[in-house]
Amino acid sequence: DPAVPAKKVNVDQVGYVPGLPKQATLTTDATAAQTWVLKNSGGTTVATGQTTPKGLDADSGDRTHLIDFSSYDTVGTGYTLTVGTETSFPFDIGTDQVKKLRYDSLAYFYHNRSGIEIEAQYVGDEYARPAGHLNVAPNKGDDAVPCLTGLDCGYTLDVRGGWYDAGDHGKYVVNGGISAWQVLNTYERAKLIGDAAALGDGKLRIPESANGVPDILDEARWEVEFLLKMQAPDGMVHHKIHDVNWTGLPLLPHQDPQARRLSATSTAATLNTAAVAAQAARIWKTIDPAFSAKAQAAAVRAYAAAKANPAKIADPNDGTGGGAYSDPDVTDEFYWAAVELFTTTGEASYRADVTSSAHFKGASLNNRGFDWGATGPLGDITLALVPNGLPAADVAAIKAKFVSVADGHLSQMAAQGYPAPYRPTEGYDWGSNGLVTNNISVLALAHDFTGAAKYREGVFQGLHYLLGRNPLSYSYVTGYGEQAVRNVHHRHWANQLDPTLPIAPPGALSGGPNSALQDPIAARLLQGCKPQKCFVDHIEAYSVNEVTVNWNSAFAWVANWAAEKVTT
Ligand code: 9MR
Repeated sequence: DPAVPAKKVNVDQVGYVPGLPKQATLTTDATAAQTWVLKNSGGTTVATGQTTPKGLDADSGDRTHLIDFSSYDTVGTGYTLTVGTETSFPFDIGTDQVKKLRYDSLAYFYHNRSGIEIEAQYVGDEYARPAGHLNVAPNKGDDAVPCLTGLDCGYTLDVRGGWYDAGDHGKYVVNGGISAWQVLNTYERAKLIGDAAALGDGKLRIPESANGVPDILDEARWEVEFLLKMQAPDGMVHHKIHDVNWTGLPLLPHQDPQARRLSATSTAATLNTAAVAAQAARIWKTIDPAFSAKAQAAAVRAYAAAKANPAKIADPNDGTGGGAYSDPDVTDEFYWAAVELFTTTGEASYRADVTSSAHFKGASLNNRGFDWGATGPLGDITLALVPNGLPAADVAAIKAKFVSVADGHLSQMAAQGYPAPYRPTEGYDWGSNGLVTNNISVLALAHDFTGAAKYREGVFQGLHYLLGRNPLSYSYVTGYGEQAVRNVHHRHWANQLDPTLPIAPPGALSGGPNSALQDPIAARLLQGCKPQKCFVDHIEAYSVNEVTVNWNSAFAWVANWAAEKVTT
């Protein structure tokens, strides 16, 4: 149940970067400016100033004041901000934490690998576990999985491997696709315009480390190989594979006794696989030519199959034992897949599909952002970053769209009590932190495209929201911050239910506030909540406090961008 009352002075509990703006939020009914005091870890006052009253904030329902201590720039730990009798959680001024966060956010994926033992030498004793779903009792295994009863596809597939989706043991192609793509794009962007050395071999703690290939690519390949295995004999790709019935918590993957089934193939899953396999084909072209060729052939075949079956929508009611992940509109997935195939092959037919799409030139990048069901902007990111044969004016138009949407985020954030780049039409969605994070990446790309400081500042402002400058005083990233979430919905990291099990390892992003209160705990505890307050750190509150590969891939992208930009 809701453990702790929120603070009245909310800060990024992890830290502020020297040279960048440093802002915090006071909530109070006072209408006049208040005096704030910044103290160092010894309790000595090092700066003071006046708050700026901002009035009633719609997203939180709080009356807020802005605290701006940007001019104080001395690196240190254990700072606090005090207004009257109210004191913030402690925080750093410095860059050590963000430099660590880039790798911890990527470590999430090894922890959640399926089909391989998770070894203590990489994760420590408390997170080590046997391989899941290799057909070792009580598991039924992912080695020869039939289709759902009634589908009669006439074959079984070996779909061992990949990453578990989230707190559950399903493996779903549409959010696996965006996840693998974002991890790969983190590397591809760094290689083209950033710092790829920080993402070289030996940077992560995984079994493939020191094989001569960047670890981030080895990690992503674990998922790409799984996506390829989900391809059916006709070139279409199965939407998902998961248990026939939902399991309870806690339950380690190797203890899951349920039978596993493939759901039907879908156009969306097929296009996700086409997009990621085409992206992989160009990234591994010289690193592993055979894998590159295999991925490219799979992408070409998948895209052709999707064109032949353009409206095979996943059943929105197929939610027994796993999430439905249904998406009625696949025009964005068609665009994204065509972009990746065009960028990799240069072929005219893919180019025609790109330039004739309604999504072309950033048309579907909007204030809500992008996610597993809205993938058009992924294609735009590729076109803006990776050299291709399009006219320079088209590429410039895509970049301009990112910049104009980023400008909208900045002006919205300037008006908010707890700035977060995200403007849904009503309420906050399931996985709002994932949407916030993807919008932070839009700000980051606007900085990449223009060099303007305000977008970089916006990136760190957005991170401040995720790391504690929010009305519930939570850092939504496990292990980071004085009051980080502890009880994320996960069948292994289930310490709240079984004290012999661990809490989540550092670097996992909780899904965050969801106005729709779609689980019994949220529905019981959060009635009437304002959007940014529709959250509780409870393990059974899966509609607000789950973790997923697709939110952590967004977060890893942003954490790596932020770490690249801190130079001290
Ligand atoms: O992230 C998904 C979110 O966009 C949907 O609104 C929600 C309900 O369909 O499902 C979320 O995905 C969950 C999936 O269905 C099952 N595994 C956990 C996922 C995250 O909560």
